[in-house]
Amino acid sequence: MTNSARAFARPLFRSFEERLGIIVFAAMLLFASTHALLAHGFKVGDLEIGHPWSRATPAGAKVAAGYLTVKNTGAEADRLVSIQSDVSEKAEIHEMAVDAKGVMTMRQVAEGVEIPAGGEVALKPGAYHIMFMGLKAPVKEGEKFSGTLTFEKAGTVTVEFQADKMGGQSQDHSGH
Ligand SMILES: [Cu+2]
Repeated sequence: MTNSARAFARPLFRSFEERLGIIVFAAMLLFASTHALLAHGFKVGDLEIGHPWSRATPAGAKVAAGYLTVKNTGAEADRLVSIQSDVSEKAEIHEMAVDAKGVMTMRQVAEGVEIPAGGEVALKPGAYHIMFMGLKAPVKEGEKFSGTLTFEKAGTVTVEFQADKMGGQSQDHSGH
């Protein structure tokens, strides 16, 4: 390589690195915006419903779980009383708890879940959750399905549950 060629090659290499840097930065921005999309939310009255999500189910499964957060920005407590979705025959509110013998149990919460004034309640794995029972079809990863939540005071709101992979913990738990 001649001196003049080398002198030409060096700045070219630097600009290639710069370009690579821009590509990496662009990829990060893309990831950040995808992440923002995943952290989806819904509103009804004083309630903010954050990131409803579910998990893909194995073929033939009859149940799927649903998770979300509910933030109450109002001055009065409200209550999540029921859920309805086209993906299943019915949906119940459940609670996972450890009984006196240290065994994990699941019970239906017939009275619903109270959302305290100014508070936030998370329906999440190992705690309160929605149980879609009598699934009409398996839930597939990446799919969305709608569900209608009914609150005692705020009324009803239809939200979209995003299906994570089987056994997934979801992309975002923070809720908004
Ligand atoms: Cu359950």
